[in-house]
Amino acid sequence: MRTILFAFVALSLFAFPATAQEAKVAETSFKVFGNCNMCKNRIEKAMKIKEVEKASWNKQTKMLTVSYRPAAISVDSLHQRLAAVGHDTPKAIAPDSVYDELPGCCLYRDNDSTH
Ligand SMILES: [Cu+2]
Repeated sequence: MRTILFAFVALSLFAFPATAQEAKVAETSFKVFGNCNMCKNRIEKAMKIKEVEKASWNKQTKMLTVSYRPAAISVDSLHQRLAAVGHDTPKAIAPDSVYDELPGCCLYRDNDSTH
């Protein structure tokens, strides 16, 4: 019994730094193009993954603030995920096929004459 207890204590001491590393959260903000509350839901839903602690998109400023675990996911991957659901970012452009499927109120590229 003593041995088991010792082993447990030794193991938790060993494992603790790794756990602390994984729990480390960083915050980043970047622009995500969108229009309305549907966009807000879509953007924030795309960030509902275990690597992200919290995400909040501001409809007025178009800025997304994300608390994420840098050990688990890169900022580029966050951008890719947003583009995949139809939202352009400064680092990732949504495929036209996905963008074209968005509801009319969400078509934020309207003022762009190339579209
Ligand atoms: Cu929208």
